[in-house]
Amino acid sequence: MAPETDALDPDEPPYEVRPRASRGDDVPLLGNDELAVIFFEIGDMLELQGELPFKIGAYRRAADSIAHSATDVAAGYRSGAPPDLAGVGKAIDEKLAELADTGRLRYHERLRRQVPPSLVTLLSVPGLGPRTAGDLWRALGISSLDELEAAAREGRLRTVRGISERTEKRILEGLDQVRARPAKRMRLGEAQDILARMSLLLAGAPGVREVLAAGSFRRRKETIGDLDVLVETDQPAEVIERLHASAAVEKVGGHGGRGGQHRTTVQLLRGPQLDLMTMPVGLTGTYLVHFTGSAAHNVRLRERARDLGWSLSEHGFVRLGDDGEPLTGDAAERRTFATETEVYDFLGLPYIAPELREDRGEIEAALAGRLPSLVELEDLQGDCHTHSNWSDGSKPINVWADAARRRGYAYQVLTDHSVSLTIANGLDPRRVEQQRVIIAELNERYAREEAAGEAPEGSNPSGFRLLHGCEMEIRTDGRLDYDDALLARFDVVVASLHVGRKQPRAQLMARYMTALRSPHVDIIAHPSGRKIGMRDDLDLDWDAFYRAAAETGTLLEINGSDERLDLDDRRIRAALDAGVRFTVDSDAHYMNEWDNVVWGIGLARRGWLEKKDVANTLPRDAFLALVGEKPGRT
Ligand code: DGT
Ligand code: CA
Ligand code: CA
Ligand code: ZN
Repeated sequence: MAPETDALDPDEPPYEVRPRASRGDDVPLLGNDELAVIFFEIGDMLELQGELPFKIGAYRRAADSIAHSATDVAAGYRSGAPPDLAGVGKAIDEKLAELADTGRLRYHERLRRQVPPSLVTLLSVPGLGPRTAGDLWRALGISSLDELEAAAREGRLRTVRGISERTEKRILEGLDQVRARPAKRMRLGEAQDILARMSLLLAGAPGVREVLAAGSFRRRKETIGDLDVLVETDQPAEVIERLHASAAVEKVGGHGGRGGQHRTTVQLLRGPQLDLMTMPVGLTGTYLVHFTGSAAHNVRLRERARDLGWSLSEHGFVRLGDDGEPLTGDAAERRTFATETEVYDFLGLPYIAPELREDRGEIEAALAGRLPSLVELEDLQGDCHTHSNWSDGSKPINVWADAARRRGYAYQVLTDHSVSLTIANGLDPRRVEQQRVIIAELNERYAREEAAGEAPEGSNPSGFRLLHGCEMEIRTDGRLDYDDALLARFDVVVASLHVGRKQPRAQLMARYMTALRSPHVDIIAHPSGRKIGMRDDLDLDWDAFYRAAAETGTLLEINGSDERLDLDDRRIRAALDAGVRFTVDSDAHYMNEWDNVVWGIGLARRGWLEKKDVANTLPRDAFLALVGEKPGRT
């Protein structure tokens, strides 16, 4: 717990009277992600100002709680029933109330005036922390990347106390990395939050029939550049006006600066660029195919159209003349469609799912009638990777299990961390045994309730059981974290590797091989170990890894956390070709992370997986039989 947050801001007047001028229903409610960004930013700005660590930490912890809250925080405050959030004391509670009431926070705005907003960009430089950045700003007035670079090149940074020549060199290297970095892309969850809010806004414009997300988000690409939104309406001007008037929009006209009667690009406040296209009523299929892309897939569709004597654009098919040019005027023959299925059908193709539209063989497969019948979210019968507060998860075991049951799962595998991962409060053998007792008691209750016909609404028809698993650490020396006798007592063993990630390939492979060959290890979690944009993949001999997984019958996880998405889509396909089977898991630590499986299923589909390729689509008995008897064990 924080040393009380009440006294965080002694220099700040107590909010006896909150500003109420603009309070009420006309003030847009901020989403949890937006609230979290504000509190993270406060933490950064306080750190740049050289504030005390406990105060900075309090804001960051609050931001983290808000970001992971399963309920809508601002709505709770506005309705007078604020959620109970870990790390939120009186000072932050009052700030949340102000944000819920007014959509603004005067404290945040004041900080922004004190700390130049551009200063925060310095924090993007690897090797330059907030403390140093703050020192540089106070001593040399540096508040932008350009100023930082100039001063570093002139050797002026080292004139600041505590900054050595070596630090200066490291900062210059960091600057090179920042400059070489491609523009920041969003995580799927961030894109979804923003899309949900913007869709709600746009759906309120007069004349709107439907609002649809297209582009890379619809294809479930692992990161999202900009948002693409289609609106079916007979009043396009109203839609565009409503967007432009929104408080969420920072600037009209994005990098491309496109505009017009039917499309617009806007820069969202503290957010990405959004491309909006309106479409006339009844033309959804035509537009959706075009704006879902990918660009490479669209090129292939246009070629196919041309072969059939048509030109294809966002406006539909137009018949080509003898000269190979689209016919114009009275002779023009145009074909548009209400559904995507009709568009593909016109091209002589079966419907191709958005996740496949990358020109990675889907057109050829479609022509040959060999498109996979893709796995779907509804196929999942259980989740094989979840954490309770016994290790680093947020809630007690029974809270997780009850929630899994209400989701309609037939099973949940509880996989708290193992003993050597002390940073995550890994379980020693004694605590493993205690967990087993609790799980058995829970399952007895479930069985009793099911027998009495008292299972909650929405429960799986086959009933629900909590399975005892663990996320067992593969130690740096290659040994497994629990001995065989203990491992044999789990229902499911998930193995993973969080430490010693920089070891040479041979050593990493040896560690994984030990796990793959263990008769007790059923699943390898997040095999590549990457965190998108933050942490690279492990250096593995991937083909050998897939082969060994297939031979030993070890399942490979598709981790649905949008920070991981691991295995990635190309690796899934390669592993599939090698004969591997998979699981799709949430790796949930917080209640709102159950839905990570949505991204996991999107990824599995991008890897061309069918239901039969994903082991946790099996009913409970079949799943238990599969993990109970490792087919290729050696
Ligand atoms: P992103 O935004 O980088 O994550 O990826 P996408 O696929 O969403 O790309 P984006 O936003 O540029 O375009 C969305 C889709 O719209 C794209 O997949 C194909 C289609 N599209 C629309 N206009 C154009 C265009 O002028 N050029 C290209 N290449 N594609 C376009
Ligand atoms: Ca896009
Ligand atoms: Ca776009
Ligand atoms: Zn985990």
